[in-house]
Amino acid sequence: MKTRSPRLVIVSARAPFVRTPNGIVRAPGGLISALLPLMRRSRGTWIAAGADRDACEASELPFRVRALSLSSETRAAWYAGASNGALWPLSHGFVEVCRFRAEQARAYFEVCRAAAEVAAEHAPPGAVVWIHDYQLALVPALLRARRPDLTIGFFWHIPWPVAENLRVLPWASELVEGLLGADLVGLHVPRYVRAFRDTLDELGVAHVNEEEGIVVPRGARHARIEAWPIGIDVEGWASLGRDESVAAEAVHITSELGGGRVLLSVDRMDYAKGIVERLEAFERLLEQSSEVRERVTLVQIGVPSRETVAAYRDLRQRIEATVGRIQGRFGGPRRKPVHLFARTLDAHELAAYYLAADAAIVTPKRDGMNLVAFEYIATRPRPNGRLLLSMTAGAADVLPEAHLVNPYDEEGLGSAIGHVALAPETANDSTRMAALKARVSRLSVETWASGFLARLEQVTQEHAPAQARETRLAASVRVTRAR
Ligand code: ADQ
Repeated sequence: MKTRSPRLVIVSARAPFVRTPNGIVRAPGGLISALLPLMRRSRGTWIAAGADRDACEASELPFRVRALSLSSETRAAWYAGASNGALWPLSHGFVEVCRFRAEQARAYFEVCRAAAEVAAEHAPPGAVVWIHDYQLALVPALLRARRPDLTIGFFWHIPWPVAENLRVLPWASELVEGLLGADLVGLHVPRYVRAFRDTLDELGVAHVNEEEGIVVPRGARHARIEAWPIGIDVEGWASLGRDESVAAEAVHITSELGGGRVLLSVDRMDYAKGIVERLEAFERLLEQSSEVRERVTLVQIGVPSRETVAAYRDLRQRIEATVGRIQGRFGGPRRKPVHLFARTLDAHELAAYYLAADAAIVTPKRDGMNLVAFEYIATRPRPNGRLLLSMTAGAADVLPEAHLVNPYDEEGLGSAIGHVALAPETANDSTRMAALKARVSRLSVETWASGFLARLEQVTQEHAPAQARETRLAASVRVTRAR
């Protein structure tokens, strides 16, 4: 699908480039890979609200990157506070972890206002502005108030909170009104669109349910809320999977791990990813099965994340303590049942682990989508291996052939891990994996980005007749009054 590439403005919390000890490099992740080519073509502007200004300004790019000037207090209250201490846990169903503080809400409003101002200043007339994620949910309405000429899209990358949970957010109405300033709001799967509809019902916001999603009338225009499942750079991962040096590294990893069965988990260290619960389920399996004790190794790759938030620092300690206990109980001089790497791996290394793993264990307690599940499938050249996937991850809705598991069911989780670790692979497994490969190929991140932007432009065209009607109506009112 072709999009009109000029005039694109992206607004996100993080920048496409980050500063590392080796200089300024591209930020990791599929979203950045998908958006960079679009931005290069459009020569537009990327507004990175919480980014390092130097990294942004030093990068030599065919488009502009702008950071906001935020004090360290405002940045912390917005990012670690309102975003990751309130909206993240709320959306993932961890209400008891939420902290709602007025000064953090004020910082959130302030950052959204600042981002809207910078976007209003840099967007050329009639430009398309695409805003990303829960850290910037108020930007659409704030921007529309300043620049009604713009086409505004928003993508919410995490689950939409169930209405009962959102109720406890003191600024729930402002959050929803902020989003409804967009012409199109994307969520990953229809389940989240249904949850959004419940929120509108709860807040008494009039809307129309259509097959494609929800339409919310807003005067002369309307906002649409639709499911747009994200994907990954399928060809990038597949070509790493075909690379001989990656394959050689995978063989090396398998033999270093003792030649038995390899289970792999890759996550940011986040309590929503269910890492401790997974380790505990594996520990119970080790208690119960001598075959698991002798033959199965779990590799947990867990990049530390958001360590300025207390819940995350505690989590890292709990993960390390659980791994240490398992090691103490079941490890030996030649056998280590769990390997934990608390660092970022480059794509080449990660791909080697995807090849080496007999099964990927993707068992978040809640996840907007989960791209690791897609990467495991795309990297493997042949339809072999198994994917154990939480039914509570958005990915479960688009990958129904995975082995689905309820991450809250302790026995169920243990026996599912035991099954994917030990049961001999059958023709049914390869049929399932072939079906998963076909699904992941259809869900590429390029298709997602260009499809969303094309739909955004289409949705905006729908307003044109309504806006013309409103303008005619307003003109006739003026004429009548003048008489
Ligand atoms: P995340 O919560 O960050 O994203 P996820 O979708 O799993 O979660 O993506 C993580 C990415 O980081 C993957 O590309 C993975 O390869 C990479 N990664 C993780 N650990 C790594 C490590 N140690 N070394 C190197 N790379 C590592 C949010 C939502 C998700 C949603 C995405 C996209 O929470 O649910 O799928 O946005 O919308």
